[in-house]
Amino acid sequence: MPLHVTYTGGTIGMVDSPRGLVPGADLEGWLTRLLEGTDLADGLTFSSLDPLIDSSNATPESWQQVVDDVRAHTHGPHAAAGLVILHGTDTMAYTSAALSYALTDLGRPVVITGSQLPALSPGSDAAANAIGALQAAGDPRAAGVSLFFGHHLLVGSRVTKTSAWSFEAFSSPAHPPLARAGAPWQWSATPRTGEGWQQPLPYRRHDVAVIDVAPGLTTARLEAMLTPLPEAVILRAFGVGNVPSSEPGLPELIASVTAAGTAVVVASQCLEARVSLGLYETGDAMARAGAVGSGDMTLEAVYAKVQFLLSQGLRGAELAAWVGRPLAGELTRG
Ligand code: ASN
Repeated sequence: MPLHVTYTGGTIGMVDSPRGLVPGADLEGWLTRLLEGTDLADGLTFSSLDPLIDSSNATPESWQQVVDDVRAHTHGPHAAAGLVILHGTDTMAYTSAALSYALTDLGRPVVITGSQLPALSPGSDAAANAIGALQAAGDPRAAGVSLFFGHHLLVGSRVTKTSAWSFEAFSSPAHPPLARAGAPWQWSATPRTGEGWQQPLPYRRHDVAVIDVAPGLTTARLEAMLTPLPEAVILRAFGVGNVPSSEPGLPELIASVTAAGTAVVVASQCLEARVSLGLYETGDAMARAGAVGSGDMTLEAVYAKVQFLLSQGLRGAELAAWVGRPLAGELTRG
């Protein structure tokens, strides 16, 4: 089963520098030594993106670089049956959601992973994560985009980074793991469903504002944060999508934003939530202003989805309507 590895950067391949960790290790050499003599080495190919980055520097254009590299290695006589993306953990969940939307037609596993400690550091989690990701990428049950980290294979459009230090850095709050590594691996039968997207246009960087609501937020501050008007807004609200609706002028401000053609998506600050704007008056005020809720999507999934839909040329109410339609298993319908 020929596999391909795309190396994008991240702690996994970092080395010390006077200014902190930076990419610089010979990761291909490390992987070759790690896999020597195993089945995983058979037919394995490797590419590195240029430049290698700390994933905190990733943009939607970086997501597209990964999409292009994946597509380049799934055509022709040496086409890979599965792919592994080595990536930094900081924005891995954004990239895995972004890949999920852009690769719905790929029909083979794409598994993203990385590590909390550099591969060359004693006690690093890099080897276990890379090997687990390669094992998943060689298994047709993992078809689609997923994330392997700390013994768990998670749906790529459902993940969020919940720890900056633990070897179990990622959670999937609204969807069970696809598999748990072990002897043998335990696979779950929960399907991921989505409408898919044929021949997507490439990701471009769009102006999307992500704004956290906090007690005491004034309408004037919110208006200043929305000036000039972005192409779309993700408002991270309380609980099931509630905002300070009695703040004078706040619902009217949101209504003027949607009327101007900027989609407003209300998400939740809770790790486990299903946004439901009609449940309280404080959320209903947003629905009346033309905003839509993000359902049970993670912030990463909503943000990447909005960037994806903007890249497909959608705007305003049309874009807002697509937010509620599952594309790649990121959202529970209804
Ligand atoms: N800053 C690193 C990155 O996201 C963190 C990591 O990979 N553990 O590239």
